[in-house]
Amino acid sequence: MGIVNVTPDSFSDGGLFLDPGRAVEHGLALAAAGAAILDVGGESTRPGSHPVPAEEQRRRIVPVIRRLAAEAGVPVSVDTSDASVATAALEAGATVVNDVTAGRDREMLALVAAASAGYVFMHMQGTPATMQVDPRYDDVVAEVGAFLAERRAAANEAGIPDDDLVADPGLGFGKTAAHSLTLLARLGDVAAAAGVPVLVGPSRKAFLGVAGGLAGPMLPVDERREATLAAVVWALDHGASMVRVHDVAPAVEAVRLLGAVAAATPTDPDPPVSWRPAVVNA
Ligand code: PMM
Repeated sequence: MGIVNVTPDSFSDGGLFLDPGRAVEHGLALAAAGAAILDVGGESTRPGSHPVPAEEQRRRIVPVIRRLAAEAGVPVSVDTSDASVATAALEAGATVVNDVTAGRDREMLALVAAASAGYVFMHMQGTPATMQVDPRYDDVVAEVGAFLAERRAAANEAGIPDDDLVADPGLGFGKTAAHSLTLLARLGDVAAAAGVPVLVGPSRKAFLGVAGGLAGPMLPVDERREATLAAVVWALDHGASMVRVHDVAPAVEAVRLLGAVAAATPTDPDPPVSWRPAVVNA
């Protein structure tokens, strides 16, 4: 999943693609680099950010989605937790809703069901404004897993079948670096609890900056490319079916290499779903 942030303030690429023409150009480049799906968002959810009014989100993303849906040759998802923005995006040609709140907008599940759209639902503790202020869990894997299982059931109840669902543990959303690393370390347990394919979004996030150890120095955001790729490879080999990234080309290389290794492993009778990318295309 390639990221197209049409925002002035996303943490790593804010302002780069606020102009619709540049956003479209960027999305087309990500598709050409091998993205299986493009995720277009008009609201930053970085720590400390505040909600963007729905009208402004629509103004930013609808023209971009319309063109990418027509020209990119891959499905387009909309990164929003607002039902009215999701509706406008689906009308403009998006076929997937990526909801970082997993349905806090009470109209969201019903509208996704009515549109027969795909639905990515993510775990977040708190809200972006305050989520990184002292997040706490007794057992982060059990709590995130139970939340995803509950939201899957709610989505099913609302009429969204499992085939249209993707669960996301929400790396960095109300989580310390240790929480995010634990979720990656035990991704298989998270996926088993969720019961549907899993997406992870490690790209350029702060928890990657602790590669020197949890007490080590923070890597600046523009120096997290290699750690992002390491997290992508780990995730795909430990239960993820999809990764959400800014830099698509290296992730595609990683997917291809994992596929080649899998193909050269005659003793593996049941290769993980992670070696068959693009679940949303299915
Ligand atoms: N991360 C961000 C935004 N949207 N959606 C999902 N499903 N998972 C994520 O991890 C996620 C997301 C924040 O990253 P960005 O500001 O660079 O897009």
